[in-house]
Amino acid sequence: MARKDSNASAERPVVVASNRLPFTFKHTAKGLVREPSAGGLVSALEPVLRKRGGTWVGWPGIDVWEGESIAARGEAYRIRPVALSETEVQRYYHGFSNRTLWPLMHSLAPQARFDARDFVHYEEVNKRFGAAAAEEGEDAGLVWIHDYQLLLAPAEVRKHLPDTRLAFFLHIPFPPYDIFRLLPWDRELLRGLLACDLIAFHVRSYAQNFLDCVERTLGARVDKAEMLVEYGDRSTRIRALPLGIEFERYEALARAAPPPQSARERVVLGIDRLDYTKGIPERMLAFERLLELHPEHREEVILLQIAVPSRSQVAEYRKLKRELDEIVGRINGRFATAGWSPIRYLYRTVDQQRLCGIYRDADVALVTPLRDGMNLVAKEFVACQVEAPGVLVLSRLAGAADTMREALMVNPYDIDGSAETLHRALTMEEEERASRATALRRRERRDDLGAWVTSFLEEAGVERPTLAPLQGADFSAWLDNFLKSYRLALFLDYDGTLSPLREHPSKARLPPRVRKALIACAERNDVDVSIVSGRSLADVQKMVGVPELTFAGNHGLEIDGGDIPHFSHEDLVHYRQRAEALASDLERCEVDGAWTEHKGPTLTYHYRAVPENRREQLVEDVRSNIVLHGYQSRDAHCAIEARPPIGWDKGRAVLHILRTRYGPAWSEEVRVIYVGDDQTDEDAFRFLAGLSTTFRVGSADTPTAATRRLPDVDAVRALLEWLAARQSKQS
Ligand code: GDG
Repeated sequence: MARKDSNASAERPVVVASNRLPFTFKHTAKGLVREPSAGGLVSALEPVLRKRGGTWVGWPGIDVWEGESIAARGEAYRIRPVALSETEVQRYYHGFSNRTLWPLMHSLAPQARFDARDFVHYEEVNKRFGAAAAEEGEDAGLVWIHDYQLLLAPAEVRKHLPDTRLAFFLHIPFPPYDIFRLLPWDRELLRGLLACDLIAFHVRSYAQNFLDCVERTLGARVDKAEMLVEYGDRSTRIRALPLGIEFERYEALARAAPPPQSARERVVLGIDRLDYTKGIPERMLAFERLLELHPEHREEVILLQIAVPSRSQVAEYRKLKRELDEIVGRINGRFATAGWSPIRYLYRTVDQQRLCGIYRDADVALVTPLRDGMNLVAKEFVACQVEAPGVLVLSRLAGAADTMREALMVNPYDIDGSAETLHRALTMEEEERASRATALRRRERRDDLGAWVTSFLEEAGVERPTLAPLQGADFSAWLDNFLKSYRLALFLDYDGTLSPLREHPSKARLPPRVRKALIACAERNDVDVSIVSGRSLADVQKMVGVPELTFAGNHGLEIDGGDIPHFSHEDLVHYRQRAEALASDLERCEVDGAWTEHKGPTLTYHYRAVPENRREQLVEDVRSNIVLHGYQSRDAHCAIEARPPIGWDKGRAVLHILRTRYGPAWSEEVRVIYVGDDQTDEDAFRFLAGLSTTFRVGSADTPTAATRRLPDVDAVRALLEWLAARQSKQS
């Protein structure tokens, strides 16, 4: 049984962030006044927010200015509006959220539009949401972010609140890898989400798709059985938590609704936002087919379709509206008689009380989405079956189909099949209808919205997940196929890769077990080990203390050891004097514990000891000094590297070693693995992309061109031990 974490205490405030605030707003003389909106999620989360305190962060849907107060009417929790400009509404909301993500996440790729300018605004707005949630969440036990409009917000919250419990719920499907990877920004979005401790989806297949995507796109380590992801130094729990409805409220509303006006026709009901994912045209075509195949239903049955206007700013939705008008006209024209029209089509909302009466009195609910995260209409229909039970016909492509097994399932693309199933629903005996409805109702009453909130909070409160330490099986899965019986050229950075980072480089000694593993690798006759470091050549040779290896010091400007000739970049001679001049200028910046490491042609300015609030100015001065002296400055871990601008880096050094040692056709001779932990290693990762397997060690927050990530030095040691011990056909 997983343990609870006191940090995520059930008593501490909660911050909820969703695209829209759960209110509608009006400007008045007293400031903004809000009216609660009727959504189910609000009623479920409000009691939690009232009890624990906290904030709801979201876009009010109208123009507000930052800081404008919202009349609070004595609420126990705060409202934090995030203002959006007109351009942001267009690009973040109508654009990236609704024209790119919405269709793609529903596996309707041809409808998706990709526009880099939309993504820029999506990123920007997500940062704003994340920063607002973080500001509100300083004392929070949980920051809970909702839905596809805010996939990047978790990373921003994490930047400000490294230790706060952070969870996400996706209300729509998560598509398979082959669909998700169509997105030019797939890596960014996955990384944004992986800042969470918990990511929950409606059903297991979405969770599995997500695991598949992070494994294949980011090279994250995934435990499919436990549903955990390890990405860099962070782990995330992935769960399927199917959303429920306020069952008893719907049931009560159905009981209280006025009796039906006339029982003349039997009703097949469709209720949706007017959205192309909902399969409304397909439903109408299935109904038309029913009338063709089973003419006995003519003049006896109608299809009542309520379509709530939605996203009419987006062209695809306007097109769908026109298409539906056309289909309704055609079918009604074809079958209508003096006293009967087959389709009654309402393009508007109806109030909830009335809606529940309509649910109750319908004979069949025909719920036919082409893809749907969950679909609450199916559940609400079931809750409202308080009298003669109606039949639920449900698309197998809705998340709801995972649990609502007693519904009659259809494939919405199969018009004939849907028509036959509809016929079966309309002719089903009462006994069978009652059995199915009873089972469905029992489950939905038990797994209602309150139960969902409770399980979400429980999962979010479980102690931070940890995966078992990396072991042979993981490395085998990643590398066996890659290495086969090839010779291995193994490149390793030193600081932060082989040795944990310390406050002073002289203290970053090589742990004995790492040295042992290095020696064991080097002793194999099918492995060549090279150490590639920013330290001076002599320094890194001394720190590693295994002389038979090849060493590249000063970011590869000097190379020595192994069976290749000593190398020193030919342009270095021009820089010795300049390095001295730069060094004496940097001395002036050696305040508050900062110091400069002299490494011959390169220098490193270390500011780890400098208090955080003094760093910014110092770092700026150092960078401009470096540039003034004609050097290049590069950021490293609490340090700035000054390097001669001679177009040489760790990537080129690795290539030099490979070509010198194995010849120009090296890629046919050897397999290359490179392991590094910092920005300067990215040059090697980029150089070697597609030609090697590369590992970035450490934080999940930095983007990387590496194939995979390893959490820490211990994982590097485990990799070395595995490489040393592995069975090779050649050895
Ligand atoms: C997303 C996911 C997931 C509809 N017409 C009227 C009306 N409604 C209400 C229904 C229901 C809601 O709208 C629709 O919910 P769905 O779940 O069917 O669909 P989406 O809006 O697409 O929601 C979906 C959901 O998020 C939750 O996670 O299930 O898969 O796409 O509650 O009752 N309500 C009123 N009048 C109407 O005319 N009052």
